[in-house]
Amino acid sequence: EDPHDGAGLTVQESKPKLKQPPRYKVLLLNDDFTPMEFVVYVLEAIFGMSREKATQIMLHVHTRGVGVCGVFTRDIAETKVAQVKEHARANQHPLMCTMEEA
Ligand code: TYC
Repeated sequence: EDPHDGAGLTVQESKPKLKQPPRYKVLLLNDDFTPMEFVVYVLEAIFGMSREKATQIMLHVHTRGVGVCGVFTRDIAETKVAQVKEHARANQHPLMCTMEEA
């Protein structure tokens, strides 16, 4: 297309750029002290997992050191991380949770 108007001025054409919002992985980290049952409960309560799925993720984190709890938009991921940390703190467990761009 002709990017100039009749007077020789450049016309800025607007491209419809409708980018999807960036997604973030919420990561759970292993430690030596948090009880397995507490981790399973957190995964059920905060991430809506079944007991079977929560147990599977907990064991993955326990053996591999880190695991993905889910992928969310930034606000949702930030809220989940804060909820896990607050729950751990309230129960005096060192359970750690973080997020990274997917
Ligand atoms: N490693 C812990 C234990 O043996 C269990 C555990 C699993 C802790 C997952 C944290 O994110 C975690 N009691």
